[in-house]
Amino acid sequence: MKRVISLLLALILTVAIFAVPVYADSTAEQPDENSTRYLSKLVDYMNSKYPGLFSESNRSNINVYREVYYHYDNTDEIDWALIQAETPYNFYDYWLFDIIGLRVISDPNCRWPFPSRMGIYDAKKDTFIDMGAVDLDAYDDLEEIYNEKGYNGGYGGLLGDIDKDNAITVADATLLQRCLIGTKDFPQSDHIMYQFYDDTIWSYSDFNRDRSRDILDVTCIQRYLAKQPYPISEYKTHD
Ligand SMILES: [Ca+2]
Ligand SMILES: [Ca+2]
Repeated sequence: MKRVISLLLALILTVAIFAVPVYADSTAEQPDENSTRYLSKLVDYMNSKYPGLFSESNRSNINVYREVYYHYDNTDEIDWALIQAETPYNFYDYWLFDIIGLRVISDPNCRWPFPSRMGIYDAKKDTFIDMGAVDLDAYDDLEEIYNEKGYNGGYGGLLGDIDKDNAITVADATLLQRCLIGTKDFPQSDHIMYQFYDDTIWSYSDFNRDRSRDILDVTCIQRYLAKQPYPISEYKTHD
């Protein structure tokens, strides 16, 4: 009997040990849809740049605010949060073209506070950074999360997402193959709306960014799906 009890105790202990999360960034820890944990901080940040222009109570000057994701460090503290925020204010005079993670940002109307429409709150540095200026390697999981959750109502399409379901799957590789052999037409939506120079990429199916859509892109999508490395060519942005 004693042996049974000690076995049970050992089992309970083992389950307890494995139940303690190392990183608490599970789906159960997602922010509520209307969470505004960092809104006051963002208002302070924006007012430090343009005093008096933004206020938390007057939401008409912050017309989009959404806390998309909280990332927890191994002490269970939030170390960064992915935030979507837009105001009506356009303080930039260029058409933004950039590729962040796997998302193509092409926008003639960059607005405050984030030209790429999303940014992070870095809790350790207590500051906000536009996604286009973030060093993705410096933030554990950020690129993966942004690829997954960075879509914004028709904005920020994914490279390799040929069927436009906001995910890169084997169906995209198959569809691209069919388009390349001519049994399907390339969808109109494959075209990236704007290019500054001839050497910018021009289609979402150009997964390896070499300005050509061909069988290499199919291979690269398959390698990406298998979590294998694949070569990416250089591309130019507006600058
Ligand atoms: Ca897809
Ligand atoms: Ca290509």
